[in-house]
Amino acid sequence: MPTKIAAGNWKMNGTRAALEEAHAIAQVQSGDAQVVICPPATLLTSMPEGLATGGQYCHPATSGAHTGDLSAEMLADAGASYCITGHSERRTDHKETDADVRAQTEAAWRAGLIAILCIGETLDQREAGETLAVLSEQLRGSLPDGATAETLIVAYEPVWAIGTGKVATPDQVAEVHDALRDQLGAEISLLYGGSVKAGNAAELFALDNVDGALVGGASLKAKDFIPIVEALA
Ligand code: G2H
Repeated sequence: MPTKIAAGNWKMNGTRAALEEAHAIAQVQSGDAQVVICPPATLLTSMPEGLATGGQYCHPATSGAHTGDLSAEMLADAGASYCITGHSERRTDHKETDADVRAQTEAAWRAGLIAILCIGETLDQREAGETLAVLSEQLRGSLPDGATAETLIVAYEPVWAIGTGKVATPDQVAEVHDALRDQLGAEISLLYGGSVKAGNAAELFALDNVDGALVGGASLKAKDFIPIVEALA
């Protein structure tokens, strides 16, 4: 059985005041679900003991002259055990390609991190009936060989549903996740991401091949995130 995972992606949100939320999240009774918070890197070393954490990106190199960047080894050294790769905001804001994402995922593995690899189609691609082909191509281009359930989590995040309040319908999510399951095998955890909140989480988690969620806005406050964890646990 794939591991159930509730992962929070804080994006570029959170100063030290947000540690209070992390401490509250660390207390949640999560049953057999793994809870992960990916805060801004500035907070990684201050996160509470016992709460699994991840980076939101890593540079492919171990170290070097890359001003402003962070290596996977640095994230691991700061206590992270996961790293998001290929988030659509990175693909858009920083022009990251599938090849970049592949190199970052390899770097995450090199440092012993579990990669949370994000894929997703745009609204134009969905309306053109290209969703499954686009996702398959993104995986082909960005997933290194040798992935296992111990090293990889895949997050399906339709670009049109991110931070927009629009959630993919259960039928849309099921179609994609069933195809991903066929492509990736029985053990790799498949997360849905895109405007997940307490009010829609249970319906998504009831789907056969949805093993959890990658949650943005609703992971910033414990009062919003804990009910999502509880819906999964
Ligand atoms: C999608 C998600 C978290 P939100 O990016 O990765 O964000 O839940 O705010 O749509």
